[in-house]
Amino acid sequence: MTTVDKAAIGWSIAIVAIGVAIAFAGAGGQDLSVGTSAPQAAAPTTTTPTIEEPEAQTDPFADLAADVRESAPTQEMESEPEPVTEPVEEVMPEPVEEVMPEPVEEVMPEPAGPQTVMVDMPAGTAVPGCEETNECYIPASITINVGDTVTWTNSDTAAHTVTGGSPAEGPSGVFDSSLVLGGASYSFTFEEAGSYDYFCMVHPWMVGDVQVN
Ligand SMILES: [Cu+2]
Repeated sequence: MTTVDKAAIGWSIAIVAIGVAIAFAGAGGQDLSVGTSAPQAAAPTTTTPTIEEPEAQTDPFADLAADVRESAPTQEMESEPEPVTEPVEEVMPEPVEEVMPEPVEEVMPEPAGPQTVMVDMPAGTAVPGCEETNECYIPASITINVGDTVTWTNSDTAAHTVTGGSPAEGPSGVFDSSLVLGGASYSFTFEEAGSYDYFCMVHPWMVGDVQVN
């Protein structure tokens, strides 16, 4: 600023001196009137130096701009490596394994335990005739499973037997009730599969059979 002020003062002095010189040269005797007007006319010229003042003031800004330009490239150099960074591998989310509900094992209804099958020895079988309709044992033929039990009930007044075998071949020895009195019963559990014939040792016309699966 001080340099600018000095320059402005210097210019003003020079212009005033020139104006005075012109006034004296042109007007001659009218020195005062022209002398006073000369500075006014010269005043606009004084603005010329003032316009130049900003030029001097731009220097500091130019220096700053230069500094900025110098510093700018360094920042760019520093920022350039950033894009070069290796692309981050996208971490694929691991697919969530669907937890399949364990199939519930269907509990098959277990076949009922050993069964007991009833066979009746009806009244009147002590005399022949029931064999004609195969009703000396009712039912005369049954089918059961291994482990099942057959219970023969004597509904007759006479005693009968349930004897494994046949009238022709005799007792097999597998099972024999011996005499079953009227109202009594006999039970036998079959533990082996097979076909079992049986008969009444007292009344050989009485026959029946048990199929064991
Ligand atoms: Cu009998």
